[in-house]
Amino acid sequence: MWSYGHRNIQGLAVDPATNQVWATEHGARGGDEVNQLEAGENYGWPVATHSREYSGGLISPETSLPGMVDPQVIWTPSIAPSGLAVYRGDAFPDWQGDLFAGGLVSQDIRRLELDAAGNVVNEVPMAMGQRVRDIRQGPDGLLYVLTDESNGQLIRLDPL
Ligand SMILES: [Ca+2]
Repeated sequence: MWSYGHRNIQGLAVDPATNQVWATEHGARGGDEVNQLEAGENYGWPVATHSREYSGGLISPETSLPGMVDPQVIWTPSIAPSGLAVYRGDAFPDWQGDLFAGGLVSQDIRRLELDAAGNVVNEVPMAMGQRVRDIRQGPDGLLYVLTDESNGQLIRLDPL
C-alpha cells in the first residue's frame, strides 16, 4: 500500500517533470477532492472529509485532522471528477504543468494552476456541455477528451 484514506480514486496522473503523483476522488454528497499523493500518507477518509452522506447526514464532524493530509481542492457540490492529466506538452505554453480534471456531473474540464511550490492556486472551468470521462495529453502535445454521453465523442483540443 502506498497511500491510504482514499474513498474512490477516479483520476491518477504523474507529472513527468517532477514525478509528483496527483489523484482525484469522489466524495459521497460533496467533498470531491484533488490530492497531492505522497508515500505513506493518510488522506483522511472516512474520519476527515468535507463530504456528507447522500441523505445529507454527517459522515464525520472533522474536515481535517493531525497526521492526515488535506486535499488541495475540494469540490462541493460534487463535480464527479473522472480522468486526470498533467500537461507537459508544447502546444499550450500557458498551460505548462497545469492539471486537467474531467467532470462527469459538471460537464466540464477543470484546469488547475499550480504555484512554484506545486500547490493548486487557481481553478479555471472549461465548459464541454457533455459528461467528461477522461482527458489525456497525446504524443503530439495536444489534449484529448473522452465524453460519456450515449453519443460519446473523442475531442481534440487545439490551440486557437
Ligand atoms: Ca481526503
